[in-house]
Amino acid sequence: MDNYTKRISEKMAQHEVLLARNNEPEEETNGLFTRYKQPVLTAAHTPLFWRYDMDEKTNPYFMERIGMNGVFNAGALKWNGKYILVARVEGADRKSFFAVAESPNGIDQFRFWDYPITMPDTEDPATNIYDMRLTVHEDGWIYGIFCAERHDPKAPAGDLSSATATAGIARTKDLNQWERLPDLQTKGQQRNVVLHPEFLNGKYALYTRPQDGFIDAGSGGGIGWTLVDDIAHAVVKEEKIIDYRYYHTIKELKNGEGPHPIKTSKGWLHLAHGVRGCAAGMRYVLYLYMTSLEDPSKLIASPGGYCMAPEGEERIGDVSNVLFCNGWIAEEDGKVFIYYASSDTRMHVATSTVDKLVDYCLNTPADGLTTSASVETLKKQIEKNLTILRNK
Ligand code: M1P
Repeated sequence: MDNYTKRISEKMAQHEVLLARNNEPEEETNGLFTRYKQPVLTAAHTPLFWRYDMDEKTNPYFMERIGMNGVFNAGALKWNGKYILVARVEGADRKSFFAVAESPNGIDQFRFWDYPITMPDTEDPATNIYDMRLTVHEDGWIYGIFCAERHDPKAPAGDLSSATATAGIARTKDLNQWERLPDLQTKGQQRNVVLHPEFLNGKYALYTRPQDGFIDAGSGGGIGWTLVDDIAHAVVKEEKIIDYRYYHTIKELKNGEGPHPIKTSKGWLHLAHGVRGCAAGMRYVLYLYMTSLEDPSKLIASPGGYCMAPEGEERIGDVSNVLFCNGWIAEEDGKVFIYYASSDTRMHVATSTVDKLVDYCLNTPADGLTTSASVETLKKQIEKNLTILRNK
């Protein structure tokens, strides 16, 4: 074996150690979910043959030619017995693209498929696409809805930062060949748009996130809901807010639907992100809520505060202090795999059960919106517990 081939083999052997690494649950748990110790996908998990030109003639120094910056914000799906993540992979050139990774068990050994997804463009090609929500719809297609970002055509000359966010829509039967449908038509901008898995009165239902600007949700009041006649020409005609933002809460600045909700016997179980501003910038945390089975747009449970916030190394990354989740998998036995990203850099997994998540939603006190209300809520629990403890 020549030296160059030896170098490739050594590098591949090191990479294999990372891909084959076992993941262990963390011991500390809050009773609601269990985090796992290792990230499930990082930039380092991307195939070496994506990054290195392995031809000695054109890459004599064996250096990375196409760098990968991060792997995060993945949609998730159990498919053909495999745990599938459709990850947002961000290259060193700041362009995001989608790539499928699969694992036999949902907690480790995620491996990317050889090629990233070739997502067809619309007539107005986007500059960047990211954050796919996957929905196996009852119409028989697997849908991917994602953010399609373009430079704002109305930006003043010299302003190269203003952008627009639109919901891109595509569908597939095999996660390989994708049919691109026209982007969602709306008055303002949209990100975090998610397709509900069932028809509502014969219509497609979308969770939306109306926003005035590319970053600012502005007058968009929170997570919205709209019914669409034809997903192949999706137009938002009427939109109602189903989960509002409030002053001095974890979702004061903005919020956004995570993956599509899980159907449970007690209602639709939703996972979302909430954003608040602080001196360090924006802080993204995850929260849960529930809506009615009969009317998925009707809020029935809104536990106060976050269920998951950045911890340890999760706090640091390209965009620090961010947890974001757009993928989870509910097994038939009730186990739930929550795939969340930290700080726009890497993917993690935590596990829970439908029963625990629903119990959390139905029995966690709501946010009373003031210090006084929070203290009263806390006092009630203290009083109850002290009575129990004194009688032991
Ligand atoms: O950087 C944090 C997140 O910011 C955006 O989310 P939202 O529109 O809710 O603010 C998205 O760019 C998301 O990809 C990113 O993780």
